[in-house]
Amino acid sequence: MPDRYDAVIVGAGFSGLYLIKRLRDAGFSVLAVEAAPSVGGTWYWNAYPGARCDVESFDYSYSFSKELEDEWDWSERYPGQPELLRYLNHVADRFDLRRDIRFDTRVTSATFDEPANGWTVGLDNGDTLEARFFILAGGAISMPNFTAIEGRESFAGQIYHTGTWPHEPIDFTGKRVAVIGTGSSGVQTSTAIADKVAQLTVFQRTPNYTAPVLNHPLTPEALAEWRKTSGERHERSRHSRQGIPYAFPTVAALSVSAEERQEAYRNAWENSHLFALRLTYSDLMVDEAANETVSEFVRGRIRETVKDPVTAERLTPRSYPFATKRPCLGKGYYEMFNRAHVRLVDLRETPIVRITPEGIETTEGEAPFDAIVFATGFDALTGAAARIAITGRDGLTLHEAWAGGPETYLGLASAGFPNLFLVTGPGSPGPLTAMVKSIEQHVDWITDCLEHLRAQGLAAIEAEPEAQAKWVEHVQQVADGTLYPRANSWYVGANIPGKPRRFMPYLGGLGVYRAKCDAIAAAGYEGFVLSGPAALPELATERDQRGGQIGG
Ligand code: NA7
Repeated sequence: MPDRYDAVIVGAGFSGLYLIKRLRDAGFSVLAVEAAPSVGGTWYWNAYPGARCDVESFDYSYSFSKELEDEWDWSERYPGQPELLRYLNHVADRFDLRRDIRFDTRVTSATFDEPANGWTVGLDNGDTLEARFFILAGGAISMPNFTAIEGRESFAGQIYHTGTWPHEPIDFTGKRVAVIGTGSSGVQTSTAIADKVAQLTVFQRTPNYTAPVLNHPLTPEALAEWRKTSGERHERSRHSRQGIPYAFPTVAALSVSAEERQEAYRNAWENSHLFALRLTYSDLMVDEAANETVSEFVRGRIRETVKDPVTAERLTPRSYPFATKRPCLGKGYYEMFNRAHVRLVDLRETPIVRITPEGIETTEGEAPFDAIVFATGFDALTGAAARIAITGRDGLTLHEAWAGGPETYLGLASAGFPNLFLVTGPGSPGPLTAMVKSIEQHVDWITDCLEHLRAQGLAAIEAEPEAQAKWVEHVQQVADGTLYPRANSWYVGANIPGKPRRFMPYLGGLGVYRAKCDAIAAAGYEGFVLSGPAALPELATERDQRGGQIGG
């Protein structure tokens, strides 16, 4: 007999851990299936040199437990990957979550069993689980895009992808290293290893806008102040656009003088957090001319920092407005290109032809390397779900349902897939916010929903196709009112060859979105079909038979 749970969760990162906690506290039996040997999700896999969150520690930690907050001392303004991983391990231990996680195991399939109103979940070790609810919490930016470049297999040196970094130390001292990609991961890796390597060559396809990261240790006073005010800070963030406690501006960039703008940008640049420049004026993401003023400000910083004018120009983003791709925070990124052993290869001028046993061949010739780092990003938002063979009602596969782009209701559910939930799925604001706030909102909503179904004696919930179609259209309309769709970003899937182009995150803001989700729940889950009663044997009874053991 397969093991049976109320809910099977994919992943034990920020989302999976909080799901286990909430659902278990609510009396549901849960099992999280995690491919890694430990907890952490994104922060387990992205162990590359210099990996650091671009959202401040205070806004990138759970807010559900004051005790947790009081006992955990963040050491820096921006948390590094090792500290985030320690934090998530601490959370797993503190709330005794590991006993409901199956590690080193991947979910390979999930099939909805219509008469039973539940899911049969297949694992890569051949085991099968049964669950009333199947929850995809495998991360929005978690499926590595390991770009297929001819000859990769032939390379005699080491090859890494930032998103699947080995956990043993890698020593780049004295090595000739190539980094392909200049998103956040590429910027962080390059700047972290630049001091050690003999030669660093950065292969850039599209220049980015990188602001300086102003990281610093957190003093005991700062931590004390944070603990005193965190309740209010979290609450402000929960109702904000981006899950951070900073107010959205009301003044338009073009309504003030050029001098005033310049001063505001300079101030944001020098006191930067990731969102600081974007939050300088209200119209930056909706008005091209307004955005051009901030884009040009950043270009000016590149020109004044990079000594060689040709390299400076190659590093200068011109093909898309500022912040329509996620900007980067970097420590001495542009300065790095002034160093004699650091070289920039502009792939727009000299594309890669192939990888050879010795190195990388571009149209200008071959360069030898000891190691190649792929910082080529992720199949974001849909990649983690796509690797699982998901079959819903009437044999409909998720692959078929999303062939033209992901179709969801609220980014939480998809029509044809009853009792399946997505955490920070496409159509939700997650990736455009401080993720943990969005994760908490989704997990709380899902838990409330499961409690509601149980209280009403209902067995299934499914998005209505009409409500879903309206939501998809709404997500698109909101995006189309902004400059965001202009960039070839992972927000639109442009980084993955063949992926349908669709703006995936919801840009209406976390606060607005939260209110919509709450109103929908309060109205009896408007836009969802709720049905029952349960055909599966009573799960609580099952649990009782196991001697009160929750989760197996
Ligand atoms: P990103 O931001 O998607 O960056 C990936 C980079 O890799 C980007 O510069 C890409 O260029 C480049 N890339 C992708 N495919 C190729 C190929 N085939 N050849 C050359 N260069 C390529 O991923 P990150 O891991 O840096 O960051 C992901 C998110 O994590 C980030 O947004 C933060 O939210 C945290 P492109 O711009 O597509 O031309």
